[in-house]
Amino acid sequence: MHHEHKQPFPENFLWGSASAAYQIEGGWDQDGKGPSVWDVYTKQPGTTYMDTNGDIAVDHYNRMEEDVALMAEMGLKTYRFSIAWTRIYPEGRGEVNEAGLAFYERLIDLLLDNHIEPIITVYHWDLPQALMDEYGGWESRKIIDDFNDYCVTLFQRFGEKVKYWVTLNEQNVFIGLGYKVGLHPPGVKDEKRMHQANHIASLANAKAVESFRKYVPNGKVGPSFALSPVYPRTSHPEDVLAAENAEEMMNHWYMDVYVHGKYPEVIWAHLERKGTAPELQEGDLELLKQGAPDFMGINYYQSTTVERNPLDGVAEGKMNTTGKKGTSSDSGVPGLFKTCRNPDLTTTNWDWEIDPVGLRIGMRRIHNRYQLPILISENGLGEFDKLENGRIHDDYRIDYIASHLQQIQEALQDGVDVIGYCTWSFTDLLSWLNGYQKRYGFVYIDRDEKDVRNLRRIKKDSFYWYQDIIQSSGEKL
Ligand code: BGP
Repeated sequence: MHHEHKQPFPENFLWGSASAAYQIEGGWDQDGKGPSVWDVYTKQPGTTYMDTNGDIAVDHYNRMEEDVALMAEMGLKTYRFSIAWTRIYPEGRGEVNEAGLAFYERLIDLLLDNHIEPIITVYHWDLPQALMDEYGGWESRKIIDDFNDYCVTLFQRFGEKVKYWVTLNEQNVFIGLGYKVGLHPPGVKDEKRMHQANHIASLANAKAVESFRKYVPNGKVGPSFALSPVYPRTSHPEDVLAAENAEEMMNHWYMDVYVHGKYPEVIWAHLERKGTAPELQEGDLELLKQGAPDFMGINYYQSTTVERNPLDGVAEGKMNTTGKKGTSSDSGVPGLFKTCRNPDLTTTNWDWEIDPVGLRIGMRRIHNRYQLPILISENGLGEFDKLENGRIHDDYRIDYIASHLQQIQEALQDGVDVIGYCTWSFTDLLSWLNGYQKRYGFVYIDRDEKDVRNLRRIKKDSFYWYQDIIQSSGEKL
């Protein structure tokens, strides 16, 4: 189904770009900021690509005016950024650090002056280390109140100026990589603990949404979920069943809780049999139901293809964090599914499958199951870029973003309510595990893993292209 007359993008469509505090700011201990778990974790040798960390990152904390000027020049309609909890509460709670609030207030005011709608992410993974030390972060119910207090501080300070808010960025990723795969802090591999931490994060999310209704009654709030729609490798019924299992476990396990305050039954039963289901306390389900969002934020990079997996089958896989094609391997859940290469898709140098149609499929599934507006809160291509005579010809990035925007347009035609699209990312930045060489930005940053150089900002070809797309409201796609 391809439409001859393209549906125009809505007039108030939020054409945007996104970032996260730890990946751009630097200034890791400036103006009273406390250490986050990422400040500590990245200092342990071997945890990240070439032991990179965000101490300096791309120094956005000290170059914020220059970066916003570039956004204004591009004509961005929205900019999604995250607030570092440890700038606001250096110890996670207690005394508020006014200098931290002041920094984000300056950023917000500057964005508004330039007619750029700010979207705040309150949590993009940089948990205060103090709370990890004191009670194990997301593994303790104590975090529910601390997270809520932090959020209320932000709601009170910025609720009048900022309409769109994202609570947790990719709960499925920071919990999965933190407690099952063991590659993000706290580097644990324990499924029982993972499901418990995940449940507590969902409760914290719901409580923050409940407060949001009180403090920002005219605002809109939602999570940013890392969506990867699942396909079966073949039409063999066992593979189709595997795909259903994966879809329930990877996607609805989280989104059903956000929207309906309940866990999908098939996966719940599976976890009960394994003895890894989360422990529910009285009042939990009632609280979860208070967390219903206004929109579903979707971070989309790739689809997932799976096949059947026997009980003694594949579990742990390998991630490619070097950019050497073909160095990742499949993973799975024995008895439920295992991932496999999709022969119809090409991959990036980090083995991520490029699948614009998958975005349309995912959006339609969400639309059908949850009937919520969708904000694409991240989408983009991480690749090596080459600086040649002061220019970066990133036509591959333009192709990637254009093809995904075309699928959004198709989804609009299908009847999906899409309110905006944020690319990942505006400037190049630190990739959590992949260093600085995996670049995503419209704006090149002159630095690499070993040498911070001058951090000069250089507009890539994609900068001018996206500027044109925004100006034409997508007509030029
Ligand atoms: C998402 C995160 C972002 C960003 C992006 C790209 O999961 O929300 O913070 O890092 O993925 O991922 P990577 O840096 O691993 O290429």
